[in-house]
Amino acid sequence: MRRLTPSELVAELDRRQPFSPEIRAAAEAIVDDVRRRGDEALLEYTRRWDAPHLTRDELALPPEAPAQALAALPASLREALETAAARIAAYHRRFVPESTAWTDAAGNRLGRLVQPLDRVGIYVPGGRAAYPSTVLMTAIPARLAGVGEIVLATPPRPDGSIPPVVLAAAALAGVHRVIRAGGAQAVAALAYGTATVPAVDKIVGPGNAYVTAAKAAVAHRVGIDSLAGPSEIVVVADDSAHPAWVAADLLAQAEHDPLAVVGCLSPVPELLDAVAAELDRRLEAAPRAAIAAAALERGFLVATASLAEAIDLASRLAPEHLSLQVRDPEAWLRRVRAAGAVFLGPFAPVAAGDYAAGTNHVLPTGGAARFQGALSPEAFVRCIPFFAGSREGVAAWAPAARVLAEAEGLPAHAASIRLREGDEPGAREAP
Ligand code: HSO
Ligand code: ZN
Repeated sequence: MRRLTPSELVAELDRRQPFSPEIRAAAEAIVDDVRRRGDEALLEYTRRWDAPHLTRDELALPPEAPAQALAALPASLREALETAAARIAAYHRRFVPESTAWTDAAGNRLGRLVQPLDRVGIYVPGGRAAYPSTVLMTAIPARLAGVGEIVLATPPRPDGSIPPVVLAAAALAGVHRVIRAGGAQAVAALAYGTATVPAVDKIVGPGNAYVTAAKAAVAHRVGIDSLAGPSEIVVVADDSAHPAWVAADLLAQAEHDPLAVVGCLSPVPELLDAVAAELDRRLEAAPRAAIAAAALERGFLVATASLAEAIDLASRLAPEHLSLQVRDPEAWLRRVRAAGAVFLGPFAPVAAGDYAAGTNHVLPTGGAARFQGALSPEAFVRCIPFFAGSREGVAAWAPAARVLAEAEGLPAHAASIRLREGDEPGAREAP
């Protein structure tokens, strides 16, 4: 861990990019190829990087496979998935947007129609890790929002299989089909459609830099969630924090990725020293020590003048995860201006939110929490405003609208309004 000043830290994190120009160019070339050649290109890339013997018929998983995987899952794992799924559903159910309509004082009807997206793609990373939790975090909010079809894409293992626990989570969460493809090629297939993969309205879920660059490349055609970069945690701690617990939470995020962003801000220098010592001690025993060590080497410990300054600095960084290991954390919560998700107090490790607290773990990274929130059912609906003006209600809006239309030099606008005001001959003859 490095000791940085607040301004050094801000300067460093502000320079981050989710992907390099080289990765952008490579991802765009793949997207273009899949857009033009469809399944043929999708299969070529999948064979080259994931499963060398996969056939075209195997790109789509047999529809019964997720339910079979769920039935065959060890009971303890199944129960864990069910507990997590139930808690995630209970949390997200509160945020399903509903249509609303009302009548204004003049008698006009106004409102907003909420319609779920017809089809969404969820991207679940593969490679070294299998993330059934990400299946739950993406598919459950989509299902609660009422999405018509949920298509999951994930890279197959070299033998062509998908980890059974990922399939089991898909069955529990209500996924409708599973595509054995990952990377930029899977994103392209979901965005443009191929013979095997249906085109979707939106693609969500985290991936590596190629996946993220591909999402950026198709964002003019489909909705995307945020452009996810490496995972991040900032812990703000005071003298009530347990150094070993803070270190454990930093290490948990560090094991995700050598590029993970991990750090602790505190007005208590002794606490920072104790956290550094705990990290050294724990890293030796860490099972994914090589990954974590790389992240921790670039990690930061920052001494601040006060707790308020630490929280303001954390807000300035807008980290994916903000952990407040301080006295009376809920009182400090109100001061937080930006973060992907906030974890309060010693009994709220970020890993709780990764799996089973109920909150979502698909969160904005790279400072995107300044303008974007966690994945939630709101991400899976269209909100369509409507206006049903009444004859009596015209006076409430028309004079203002007409004057503005004239000021903007748009006489046809003004004329269409004047007709409803009854200033034109024949205005009130219409039904
Ligand atoms: N901390 C990760 C999510 C995750 N952790 C999945 C474990 N599995 C990014 O929020
Ligand atoms: Zn995690």
